[in-house]
Amino acid sequence: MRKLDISVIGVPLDYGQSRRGVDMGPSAIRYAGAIKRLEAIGHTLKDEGDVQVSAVEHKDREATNLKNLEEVVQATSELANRVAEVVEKGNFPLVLGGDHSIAIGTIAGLSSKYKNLGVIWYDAHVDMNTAETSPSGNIHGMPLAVLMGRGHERLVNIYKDGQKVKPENIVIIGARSVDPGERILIKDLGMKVFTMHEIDRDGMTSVMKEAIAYLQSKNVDGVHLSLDLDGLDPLYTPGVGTPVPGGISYRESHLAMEMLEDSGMITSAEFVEVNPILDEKNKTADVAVGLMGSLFGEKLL
Ligand code: Z70
Ligand code: MN
Ligand code: MN
Ligand code: MN
Repeated sequence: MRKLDISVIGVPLDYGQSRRGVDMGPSAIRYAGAIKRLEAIGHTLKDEGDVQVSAVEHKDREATNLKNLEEVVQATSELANRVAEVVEKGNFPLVLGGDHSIAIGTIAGLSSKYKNLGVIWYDAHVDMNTAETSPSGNIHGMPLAVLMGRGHERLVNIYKDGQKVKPENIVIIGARSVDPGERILIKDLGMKVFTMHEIDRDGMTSVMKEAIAYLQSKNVDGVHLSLDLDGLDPLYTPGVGTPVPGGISYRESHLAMEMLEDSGMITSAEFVEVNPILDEKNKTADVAVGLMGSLFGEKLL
């Protein structure tokens, strides 16, 4: 098993979507014991604290279909710098959200080290809207499009200009809520998506084997896991803003994390969309920390 120097960065950002409270996600995940859990496996942990997020919404905003653009740009820009510092010193970034718009900053920062990054997007949604296609105006529904170079220039050009991940280096797992504009983009770009249909039909073992082999075939120089807790069924992770029934189970999710650990390919990770206000006794943060255990090599025997 790899012994890693893991740097934890919290991003208390809830401006990427419309339900307040996901800004408390980093606290909830720390409270659920993330640091001690990973230290017990044998890793070295450094809590780098939280990225600054504006507590007050800007008032004079341009009228676009991008809610709180200013706040999201500010927080993801700082996050990108922090992640870049972490990878430049050789540490493993573990980012705690916050809503999923933070992936714009995490992956922008990773681009300082990784030139052919792979991404596993574990989510009920595909987060591939732009201001033109978004039904909600919520930026947490847009990070994958932005990272592929599509969307508002202020988001696309965070940390450095343009595309941060190639569409063919992305694998989406768990999708079951896709908007019309997103469907078109997936088809146009020929993206690798394992929806709930493939997970149910072929089983998680087969899906993860295929996902891992697919990314290996792309000769990636690192793989980032972006795990939205709403990828799981809301039975297991009720504390999320946009629960979608028919999701990935607790057992399938642990298996997926264990298979990723066995592959040795994961070089950074983020756990997002934990909303303690909507949760039941911190259940969702507890699941997040359990999944981290499996991802970082916790063994039953
Ligand atoms: C929808 C939108 C979304 C996360 C919900 C939902 C997007 N497609 N992303 N929860 N994490 O508003 O764009
Ligand atoms: Mn808030
Ligand atoms: Mn998401
Ligand atoms: Mn989601």
